[in-house]
Amino acid sequence: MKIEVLRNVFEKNDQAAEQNRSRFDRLGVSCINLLGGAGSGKTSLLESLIPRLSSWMRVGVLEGDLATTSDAERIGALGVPVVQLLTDGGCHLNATLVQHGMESLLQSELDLLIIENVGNPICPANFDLGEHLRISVLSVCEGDDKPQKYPLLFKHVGGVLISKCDLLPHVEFDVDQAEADIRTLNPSAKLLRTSARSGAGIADAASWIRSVVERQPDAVPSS
Ligand SMILES: Nc1nc2c(ncn2[C@@H]2O[C@H](COP(=O)(O)OP(=O)(O)OP(=O)(O)O)[C@@H](O)[C@H]2O)c(=O)[nH]1
Ligand SMILES: [Mg+2]
Repeated sequence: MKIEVLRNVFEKNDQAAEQNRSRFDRLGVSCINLLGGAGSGKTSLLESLIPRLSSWMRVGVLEGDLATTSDAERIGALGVPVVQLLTDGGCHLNATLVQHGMESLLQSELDLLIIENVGNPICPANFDLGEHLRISVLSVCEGDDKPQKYPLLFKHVGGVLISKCDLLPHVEFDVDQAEADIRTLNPSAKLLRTSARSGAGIADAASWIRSVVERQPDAVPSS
């Protein structure tokens, strides 16, 4: 009985995700789903990346959290359109919530919609939101064993941003080992070492995201 309910949840989510993806394709909007543990540095990376990305393309953001609008306020301060999605305790975003949240953002004729998922290394990886690209964030504070312990966070993503690298002198985190473990799970993932604090790797990450967005096909003309 329980298994059946779970399957229905995934099926319903997958249908909504496909609708979202078709809508993005019709409008020529690329969509990124940004995943990572609580406090891994997702919003800080967006604060560093968005000013660069915004000079190339029109960016909007959906912020996913259990509570508060603080992340949306941080992104809004950058001058890009943002909507806060609150899950009221839910541990991940789902495609239906994204469908409602993106409605007003898509009025802004975006090129790129970035969804910051709820901070959680487990559940968000199970839910397709209709994105074209998934990016995971792993901070050096979390431990270099995390790729092995949370494989889903790394397996089906286009790239992994290793964050807070300015803290490497102060923590025990073997970046080479973490990267090798990610490579084992996902040989084609783009791996970038970054720090929102020092700015290291931010230009490379922004250029990579730009190149992925530019490879997306243009809007599909409506017949
Ligand atoms: N030293 C250092 N601290 C950072 C860096 N990036 C983020 N932080 C700090 O890490 C904490 C969490 O950063 P956020 O960007 O809010 O993390 P988040 O992943 O968006 O958090 P949630 O949305 O709550 O999951 C804050 O105290 C940041 O100042 C970094 O590159 N270096
Ligand atoms: Mg955040």
